[in-house]
Amino acid sequence: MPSHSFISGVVEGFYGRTWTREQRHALFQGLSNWGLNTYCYGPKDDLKHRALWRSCYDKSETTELKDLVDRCSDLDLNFIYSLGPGLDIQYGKPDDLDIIKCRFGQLVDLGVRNFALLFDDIPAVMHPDDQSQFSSFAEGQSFVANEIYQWLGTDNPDIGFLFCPTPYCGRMDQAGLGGPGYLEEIGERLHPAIRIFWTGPEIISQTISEEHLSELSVRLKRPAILWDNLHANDYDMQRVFTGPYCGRPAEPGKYLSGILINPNCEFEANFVPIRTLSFYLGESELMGGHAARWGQHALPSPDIEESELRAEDEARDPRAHYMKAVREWFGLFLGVGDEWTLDDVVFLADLFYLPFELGESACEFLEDASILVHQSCDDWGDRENRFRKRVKQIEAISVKLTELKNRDLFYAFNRQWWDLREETELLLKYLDWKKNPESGDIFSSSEHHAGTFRGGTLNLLQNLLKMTDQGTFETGDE
Ligand code: GDL
Repeated sequence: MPSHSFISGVVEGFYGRTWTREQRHALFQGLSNWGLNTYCYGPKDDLKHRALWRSCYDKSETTELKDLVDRCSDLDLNFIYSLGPGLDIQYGKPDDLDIIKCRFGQLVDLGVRNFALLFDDIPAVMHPDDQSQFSSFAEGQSFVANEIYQWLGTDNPDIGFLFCPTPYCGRMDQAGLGGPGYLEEIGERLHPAIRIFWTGPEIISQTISEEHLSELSVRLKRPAILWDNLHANDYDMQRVFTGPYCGRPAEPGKYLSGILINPNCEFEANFVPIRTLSFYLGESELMGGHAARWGQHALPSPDIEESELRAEDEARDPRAHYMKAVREWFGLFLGVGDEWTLDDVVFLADLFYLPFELGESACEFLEDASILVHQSCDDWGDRENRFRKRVKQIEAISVKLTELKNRDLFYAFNRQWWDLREETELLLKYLDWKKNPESGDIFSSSEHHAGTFRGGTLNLLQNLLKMTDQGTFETGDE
């Protein structure tokens, strides 16, 4: 990986079940088809990535990794192998450095040339022995990273090396995580060719401005590489994010040396996030003529006007990128029963979309629901019909999901969809009750019972402190 190249693609860096071999192969094919160039291996719950980082890989594990490394190499993708030793490493202990070398050595033997050391989400205190050897976290971590990079071969242009700092976003930096002057110190101490990860002002950053990145690059003495958690859902598994890649500067190459997105744990939910990343990076033109495929699935060509596509391309706006990606994704919704419509897939993806934003049809649906619930039946107008139609569509999609041939695509949404269906059916019952004044004073539903509906510890806890739109909390009795 040449040190000056812009790297783009995916980091498998979330907490949760690791992707399978088949999913990773499909990912690599997608990255390659779409002009993205990098996959970074770093699943937090792979025991040997973090908790058991000191144990070597056994034969079956090296065989699995070799398969991934070879596949990336066949497709001309950078494979980055990352290790997270920060939970209990002693930065100054030669044995610990040897263990990292031993692990990376195993990967070198498999053909890996790009490595990363990740020090995110680790205890805030160094081992007492380290405290007497290093004046700061930054010094200890830079020492380890430089040593390992040197051992791999600083003068070897093939070797790429990346580093994830302990404060890896603006909020952590402001809170002083890692100690005073941490970022400046690693900027100073880390070998200049080592790339540094950053997630933006927040762990999940709604927007990342050019100004933010430009200031950061001065402090780090290099452009950062974005570890983008916009579509990560490991922190709230009731959600999945299927919206467009957006909220990033128009010229990513100016203050960044790359962008890797760390997306949904459910691999199949990541088509639109990754595809729109490729559109955002402007790679689409470079990819003219490539089939829009995700792994093995060939796509039927959706019925769209060429001129419409061109207009969307030119618009360079996330919604246009989204619509274009969803049309491609639509081709993967193949079931054994009723056919999916494009509107089904747009509606599904709109309902999940992004952490800070819903898609157009979801906004409309939610607004309708809110007006129907809160306003008098006389003011409902067309909204009731529109809402009822959407609820019918949700029911129909429930069935179509269960009939999908790609079972993982079904499982990616099934849980959340089930809840959505329960809630929207309840709303329909409520509307019926509201319209019929003779149906009693208190609304209840024969199919929604205390205990089985919205039950469980988590729900009960969530009800104790209600969150406002501004992010503050209220107790019910205030
Ligand atoms: C994090 C973790 C990441 C996790 C993400 C979203 C980084 C560098 N580390 O803080 O593993 O998936 O948040 O929850 O982002």
